Amino acid sequence: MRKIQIITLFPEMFGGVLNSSMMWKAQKIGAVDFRMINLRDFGLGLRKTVDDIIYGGGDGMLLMPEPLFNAVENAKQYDPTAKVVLMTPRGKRWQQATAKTWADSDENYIFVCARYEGYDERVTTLVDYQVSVGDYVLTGGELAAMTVIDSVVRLIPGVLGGETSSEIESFSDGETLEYPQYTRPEVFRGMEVPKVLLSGNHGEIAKWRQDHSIKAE
Ligand code: 6GU
Repeated sequence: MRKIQIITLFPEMFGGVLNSSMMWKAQKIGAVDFRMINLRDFGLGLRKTVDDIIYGGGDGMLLMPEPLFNAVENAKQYDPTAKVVLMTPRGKRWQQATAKTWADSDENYIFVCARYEGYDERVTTLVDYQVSVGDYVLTGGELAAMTVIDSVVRLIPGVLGGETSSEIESFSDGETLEYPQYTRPEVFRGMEVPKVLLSGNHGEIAKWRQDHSIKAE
């Protein structure tokens, strides 16, 4: 069973995503186990403070190192060899090929969701990977972490049903994305399903799909 821990100030954001659809199925079949860690629990003092002003000036607040260090150390006690993943717009751009590599590995992960104003740089000494999901800024790392987790967990062997591994492979090269697909009815509001797809000729169908595959970029 793969273990995924998530350090966040907003654990409630994850409920809908982790308890629906494929992520729910992945837990049900014992492929993955999620553990939420509320960073607030590691806040300092009576007010459970997690952030403070920025040395040198600047708008907003930064996550202080101590609550984050203590939260990561708590996660490591539960899972000593887990890799620490810092979600940050400054990280390496997430890719399907990396999702496949992580899914096929035996690594467990501790995701650290930072707020967009940022974190004390000393936090990076704890971190194995820094990941971004794209060139835009989100309010926090939570949506990005959910994106990365979904893309990895669905590829863990046994989670995705129905598809053959070779089919999964063909969508993992980062280039061939998809061909147009149709279901019933054959004619909908005057729009017909391409005849070749009804032909039963597997060679012709494969060629049509190849010809109509969308390439990224
Ligand atoms: Cl990982 N975090 C935030 N806050 N914004 C992002 C991101 C991560 N990736 C793209 N934008």
